[in-house]
Amino acid sequence: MPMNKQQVINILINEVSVPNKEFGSAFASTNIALCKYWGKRNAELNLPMTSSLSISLGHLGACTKIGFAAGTTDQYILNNAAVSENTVFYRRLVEFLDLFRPTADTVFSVTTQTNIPVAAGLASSACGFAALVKAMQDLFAWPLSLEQLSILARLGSGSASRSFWDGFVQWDAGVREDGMDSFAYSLEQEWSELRVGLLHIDNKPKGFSSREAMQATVETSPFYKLWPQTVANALTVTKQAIIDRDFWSLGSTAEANALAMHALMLSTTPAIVYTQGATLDCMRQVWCARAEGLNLFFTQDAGPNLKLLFLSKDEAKVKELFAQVEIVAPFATITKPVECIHD
Ligand code: 2P0
Repeated sequence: MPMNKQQVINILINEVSVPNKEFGSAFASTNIALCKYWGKRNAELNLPMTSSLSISLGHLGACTKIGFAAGTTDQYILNNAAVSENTVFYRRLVEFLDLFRPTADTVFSVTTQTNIPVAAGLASSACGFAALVKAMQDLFAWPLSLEQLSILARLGSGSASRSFWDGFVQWDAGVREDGMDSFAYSLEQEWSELRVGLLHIDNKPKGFSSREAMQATVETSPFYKLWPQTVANALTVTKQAIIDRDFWSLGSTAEANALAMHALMLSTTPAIVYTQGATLDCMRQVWCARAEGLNLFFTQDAGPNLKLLFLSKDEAKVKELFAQVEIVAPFATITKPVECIHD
């Protein structure tokens, strides 16, 4: 019998959670995959078809505070506005909270501040579920390791499993049916010159979720069978590139992996197209700049925005090319965002 989320949680947390304070709070960085997670071997437990590798974005992410509320329904305040109970966002949160209520009539109050656009392919569910799990850990003082917290966050959203560490992080697909071997961990490598540039092309919420999109890809793309080996090869090359500080290898592999993921989506029925005209224009600018000698690459997630990859020595040239770019130094010492007032 396949396991459900509650059974997995019961393995990790085998006593009723008792709050050890009034509320818990935490910050989690968002992360951008260089080798992408696209497709699940188990949709209930968010177990991926392949392992994936990401870079965390330092001060960009979510701050979450969780406590208890009076009344009968959970309160969810996102970026200073109450989230309506009729939204998918609210339902996803409540379904997740259902797994952790100490008693059936426990009502939670959750407040989240993000400094990244929500639901626009900037990995907001990644930092959202990771910050929530970290805040619950603060509230309940579970005796769990970061790897075990990564498993809990995965049950909320796959990419959230990678948001517990700074820098380069790998999430292993694992082979077990209960997913106890499918968690993330730090690659413990620093590359202080590495930069990620966020190109905000369109931050409106996307038309369809990555959850639906990846499922449709697995079910209908005739090329999906090539994906596991494609990612496995990209992972091997990327990890070696990180060890060797070979930026060309890291950037070209990340760009090719993102384009391969979007090619899979184009071959899905009906086709899934996150790329917009402006996205393509920016890609062409990157390719032109590269042809002229600039070491600049991009990656793209389930949205129209691009994330540029380059080294610190080229910051000025990248700014000249893309005036609107928001540059992140993933290995800089993290300064908590000012919005994270309760952490
Ligand atoms: C990633 N993405 O590796 C890939 C690349 C988007 C493109 O993980 O269904 O929100 O909650 O497990 O994690 C976005 O998908 O999906 C994602 P669920 P998730 O970052």
